[in-house]
Amino acid sequence: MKTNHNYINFIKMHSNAQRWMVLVIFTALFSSVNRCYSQTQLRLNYDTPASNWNQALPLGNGRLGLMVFGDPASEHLQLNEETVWAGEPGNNVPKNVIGRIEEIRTLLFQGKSQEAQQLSNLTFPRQAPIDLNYGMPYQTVGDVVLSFTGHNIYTNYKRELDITNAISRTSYKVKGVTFRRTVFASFSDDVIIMKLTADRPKSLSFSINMGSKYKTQKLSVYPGQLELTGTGGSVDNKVGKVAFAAKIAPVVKGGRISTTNTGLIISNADEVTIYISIGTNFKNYKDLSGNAAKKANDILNKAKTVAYSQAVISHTKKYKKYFDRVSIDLGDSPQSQKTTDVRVREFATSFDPQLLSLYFQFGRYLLISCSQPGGQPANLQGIWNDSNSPPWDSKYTVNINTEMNYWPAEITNLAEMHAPLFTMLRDLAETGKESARSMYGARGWNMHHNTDLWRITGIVDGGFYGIWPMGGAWLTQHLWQHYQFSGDEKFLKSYYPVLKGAALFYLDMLREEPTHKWLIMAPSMSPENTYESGVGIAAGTTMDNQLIADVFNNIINASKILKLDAAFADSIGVALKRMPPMQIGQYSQLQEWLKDMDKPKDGHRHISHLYGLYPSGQISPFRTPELFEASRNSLVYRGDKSTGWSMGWKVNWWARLLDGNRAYKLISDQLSPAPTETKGQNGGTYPNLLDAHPPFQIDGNFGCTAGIAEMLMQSYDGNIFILPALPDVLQNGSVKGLRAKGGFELEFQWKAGKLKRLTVVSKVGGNCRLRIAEKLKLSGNAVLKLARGENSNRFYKVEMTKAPLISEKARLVGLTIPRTQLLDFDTKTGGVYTFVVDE
Ligand code: FUC
Repeated sequence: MKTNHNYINFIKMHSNAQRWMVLVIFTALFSSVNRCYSQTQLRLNYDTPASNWNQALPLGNGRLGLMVFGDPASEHLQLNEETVWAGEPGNNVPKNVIGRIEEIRTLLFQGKSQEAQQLSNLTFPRQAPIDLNYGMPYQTVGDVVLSFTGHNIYTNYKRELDITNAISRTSYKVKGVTFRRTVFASFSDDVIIMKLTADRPKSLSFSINMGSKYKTQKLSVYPGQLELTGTGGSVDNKVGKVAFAAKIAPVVKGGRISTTNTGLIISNADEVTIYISIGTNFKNYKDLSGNAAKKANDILNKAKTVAYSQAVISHTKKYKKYFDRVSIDLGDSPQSQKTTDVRVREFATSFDPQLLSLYFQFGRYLLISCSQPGGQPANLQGIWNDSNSPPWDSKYTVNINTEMNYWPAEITNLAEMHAPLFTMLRDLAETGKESARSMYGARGWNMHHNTDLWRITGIVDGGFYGIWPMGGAWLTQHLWQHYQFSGDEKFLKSYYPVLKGAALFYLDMLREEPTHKWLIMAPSMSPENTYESGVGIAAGTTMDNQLIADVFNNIINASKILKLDAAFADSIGVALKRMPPMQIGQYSQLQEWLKDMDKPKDGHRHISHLYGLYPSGQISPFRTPELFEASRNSLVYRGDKSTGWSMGWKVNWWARLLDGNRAYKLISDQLSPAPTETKGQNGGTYPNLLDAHPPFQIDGNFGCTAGIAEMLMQSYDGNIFILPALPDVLQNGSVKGLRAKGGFELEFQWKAGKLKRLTVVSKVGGNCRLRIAEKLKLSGNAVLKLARGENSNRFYKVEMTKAPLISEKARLVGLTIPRTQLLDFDTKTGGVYTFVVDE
């Protein structure tokens, strides 16, 4: 492709601004020839085997996970099961600290921040004290290796992950014989199934071995079956008590299976189907009375009765029920003919809109594959982890990471995948009563910045990182969001006690600060950031105020909707009024702390005070223009490049700031090759499309997936904003199945950057308020009226944001906001409303 080369050379030589211009022209050229390229299937593909974990391909059914390496001579399947964690039931709440926490608060109120931090570090040491723990690591199960003599010389190699069907395939040729491997983690039969074929009879001869990294592990060889058993590790004050059993059972057509002391040998088979079944003794976070081997056996025996062809059909059917709800077309280019690793390498210097669609759908694929109803929520690595002491234990870090995992859940139409998080919240609302009571003398429940399989709620990582009693405040937003998207009042009712418990805790915790007499939270911190060297502990951070405002508004609204606890809701309302407004500081920035202490050169990865902009909806271009501008300034000060998750968050922020080009720039930063270093803050994307913090951390995938949706549609601000932040390079496209609050499902198409067609499916009825570009004229099968006043649809109720306090030194210029119109139409449950834009 001559044009393409010219284009690449051109952008290599030119500045960013010129690059953008060319990208726009190039897009326009390509959009007209888009359809010349077949709409590439949603596949990750490669022409070499994975030589390391970051090149291997993830498969999962929520509970079971595996990475497939696809080496012809030595196939490697690395196995996970979501409940294989170190340790045993039990919380990690430190004792006798109420007095200390009060002292720390007093120091903070006296302005003695260094002393407050010192006392906090002394009270909560960096390493877990002997009688406590800072959470347990998520651990690997083990590895299966299939060895094929003579398969190290091969041709015609192909390896792919087909995310429309959640199946991975490898094929290659040895001495004229084509070998194929197909693997999936079955959603219907709850086992991993691998089928091996060859196009010449009796060609399949290989050995099967299995191993694990555990101190306590045992491999048993039975006729036609291997069994690996082990026990999760012992860490800190906890003894490893999760027992697991992994069984591998091949079924051969032709040929035979024999055993050795260490494995199985398959000889001269025509076809082999391998079943892998894993069971643990985990029943729930306080009960390990299950029988791991029996569970693995029962599942295996049942799965083996299903014909392979049927197993494939029922697996894909169950998966596609979720995956197929959303389709997206952002355009195509010759880049999509290349292998995925090359496309990631070239993304920043080429025009590859299909990689965006693929990356978006890959995020949805990952969420379906690692978070299924009835199971555990996605941890820092989803379910994919080859270590017994993974980075940050692969726990649930809830000062951003776990929440980010679930940002795509509602908007990309995967609400069922949100369920494991809700179930975990129910558990935390129990275990968190202990930390609320014994650390703070408060009612309700709370947690700090981490939890794990055992639902710990105490301090983790000591008195710097750990002093953040806000985990429950943030996580419970997901309950409210789910209610707003689904309109499911039964759900709201059933989780009302969890919301109320969170509100009770903050109601008891708020204290009057000495200067303005505002009610604030202390001690806490603006996650992981400092305002003086080594000092992060703080009173009344902006994020805390925003979080508590959301917690309080949720409970006030929930109590009204459910007609419960009116007096309690009133008392919450009184406290809410006494909380601080947001503040705009001397650098025209949104203040991170109660005092104007932000440093414009601060490039910290967490920008927690922008929680109010996204995921919360307290800051809006239309309702709070000054806060909107200040948020933009804060974001500009922090810069773009950072950890994977931080860039994922920035995509969402730029989308909310209505700047599609900058959001796209952040996506390109995220879609740049991950560094080889396994630590640091230089994020990117691995060849297997998994996000690099680095190292691999799944939140960045989910954050960016949500961000792509957020560029196309937003429903947080009292209406459904169609194409709020479309990048110039994505001039033409369409999307189907995105979900807005109030149970609306949307399908729309745009051309030359303008909306062309729109279909709204209403699942729960009610007024639908659209925000679209000013000059567009829609006509369709519903009567559109210019919107006036508040949206009557109750799921679009917008809470008042207090007027900000603005520093005299701030210089706000007043940002230009795109001109739009607001249109209302009435919908009935089940109604389908289609509009076209008049030319
Ligand atoms: C938070 C972040 C880190 C990392 C860890 C798991 O502590 O600040 O960057 O993502 O979580």
